[in-house]
Amino acid sequence: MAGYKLYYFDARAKGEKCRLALAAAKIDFEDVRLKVSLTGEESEEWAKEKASGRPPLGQMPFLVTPEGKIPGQSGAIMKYICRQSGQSKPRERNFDTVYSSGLCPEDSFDEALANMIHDATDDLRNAVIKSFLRKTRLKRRG
Ligand SMILES: N[C@@H](CCC(=O)N[C@@H](CS)C(=O)NCC(=O)O)C(=O)O
Repeated sequence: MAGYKLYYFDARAKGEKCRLALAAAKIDFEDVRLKVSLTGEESEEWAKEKASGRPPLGQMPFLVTPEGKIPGQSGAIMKYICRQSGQSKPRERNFDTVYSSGLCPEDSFDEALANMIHDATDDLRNAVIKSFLRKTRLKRRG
């Protein structure tokens, strides 16, 4: 049976946390990196992949599981990876034991806290990107 395959652009953006989570969970995966187009247009390989209808909602990152299931949306993929890695018990929470016993907190409130931190970092990243794009637009205008 084929292993996991994570599809994303060759960039450290939305899909990077999924790569890191798979590595932290010690889940073997193929890191499929599609070329990033620097012109703003879709690269040929991404256009082809998108046209195949495989990427959920026409976006990356997406994960192909060994069973051939294809979850999309980086947050959903993160939660899936954490659950696949197993549960960590509250008393074991330190780096060594979390890595060996799973990334998903057993306690549902702890899981909500982990999801809260995930979503907050997404908000922060989106704000940074927005400000970066605004700065770039202003620079172009001169
Ligand atoms: N909410 C989605 C956003 C995904 C997203 O915006 N993906 C972008 C790359 S970062 C994409 O696939 N862009 C190519 C396109 O839409 O054609 C997530 O967190 O996964």
